[in-house]
Amino acid sequence: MVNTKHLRSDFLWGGAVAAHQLEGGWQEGGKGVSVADVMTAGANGVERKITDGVQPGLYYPNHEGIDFYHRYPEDIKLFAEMGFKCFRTSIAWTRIFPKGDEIEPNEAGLKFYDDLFDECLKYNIEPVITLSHFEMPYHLVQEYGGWRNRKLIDFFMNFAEVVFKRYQNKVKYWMTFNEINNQTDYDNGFSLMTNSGLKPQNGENMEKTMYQAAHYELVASAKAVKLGHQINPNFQIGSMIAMVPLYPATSKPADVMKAERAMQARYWFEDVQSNGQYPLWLQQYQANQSWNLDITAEDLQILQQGTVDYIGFSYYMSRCVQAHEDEPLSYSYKEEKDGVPNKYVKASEWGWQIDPEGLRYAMNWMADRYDKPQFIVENGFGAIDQKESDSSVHDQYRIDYLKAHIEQMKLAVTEDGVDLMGYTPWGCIDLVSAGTGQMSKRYGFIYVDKDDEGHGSLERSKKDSFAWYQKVIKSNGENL
Ligand code: BGP
Repeated sequence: MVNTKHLRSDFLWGGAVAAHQLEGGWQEGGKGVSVADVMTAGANGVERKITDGVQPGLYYPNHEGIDFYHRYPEDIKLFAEMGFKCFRTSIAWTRIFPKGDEIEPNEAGLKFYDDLFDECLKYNIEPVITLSHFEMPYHLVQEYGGWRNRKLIDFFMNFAEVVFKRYQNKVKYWMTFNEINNQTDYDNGFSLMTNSGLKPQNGENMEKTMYQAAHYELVASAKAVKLGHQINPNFQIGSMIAMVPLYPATSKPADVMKAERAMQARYWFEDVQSNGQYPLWLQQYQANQSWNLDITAEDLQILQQGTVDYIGFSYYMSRCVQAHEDEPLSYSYKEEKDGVPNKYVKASEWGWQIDPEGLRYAMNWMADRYDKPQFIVENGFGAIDQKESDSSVHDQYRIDYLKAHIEQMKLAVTEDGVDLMGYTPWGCIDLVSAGTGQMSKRYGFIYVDKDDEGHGSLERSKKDSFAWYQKVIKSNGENL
């Protein structure tokens, strides 16, 4: 039964972050080195680099983050002041299993999240927890080759079981892998490392490796869903995908087919997580390659048994694709990569096309395809903010972006009947950007005094968007 007049009365308004982008304390409480700890900051057009272990003399922004590890009581208090009903973060796998392959968990790490969740619950803020958000133990990359190795399923399950049991009375909402579908871009070393701990090896067919690694992750995800429900039947365990709708540049049939293929190549992950099976085109494609992937009958059964309770997704932008003459259609992410600008929408300084209607379109597309509730667990506007001498930040551009997206999200609910659980804008407090490793690409309602070289007092201050979002939450989205 749909109630299409308003957002749910228990709508989960909040904000989202990920452990490695804000906690810092990278060697405290017995924490091990994660893949995020070996990533430098990019600067002046130079991309951030993944180094071979932590190397002296280089700057690794995630090592300190914004020192949330020590300052979280102050930050959670500010979230409570904004009226957050929930707070999405992740558990750093390396705090619980520093290397990833231990049998016994690290008690100091478990205690940290006990305290963090208690602090949230003190204000009636529900923790929404991602198990793996771009931060797997680096040891698993070096020793086992990351997710190309089936053993990772057991290591992940050990981690999932420990945290599900430990926090079963504190956390109800979970997600397995953050933006699991980003690795479909198997030419991109950053996505491969953050999603699956994959370093391309000489002569390796990375497309094949991606499909293998993704399969193991999907099996691990399904197993975790199943186990979580056994531990606490009230758990709500979701998938998490990067939702970037792909439009044909024109109505030319070849462009339309290309956009369809690009959507298939990006969203088959959700087909598996929501529908419990590989889509036909992908079964056919993999068979045609004669790759002999390690996909067992038992795996396929697990995928069916561990479908998710809801679809968590990020939404920042849409993209446009255009077919090239005489170039056959491929079955890969390459269809999306050679995208063309959409002349009907503007883009951010980082070229991310701003398309609020695309959010409504995407929500409808998913509602038609998957019979699941949805949860917008990331959305936001990365921008360079100007802090004034009185510590104020006038970020009207951020308010405009969020307002336009909330309007479209509401239409998807009130006009189109999409079942939406909540909305947690990304980087509710400024943090280290995942893509650039810089602080200057900011998303927060709360400004953090720190620059791209790591200098600053780490002092927190409210931006204009803070009071605006407080008002939005208070009115359950009626007063924008
Ligand atoms: C998503 C990630 C986040 C986050 C966000 C913004 O892909 O899930 O971790 O960082 O994008 O990206 P960026 O930090 O590169 O601006």
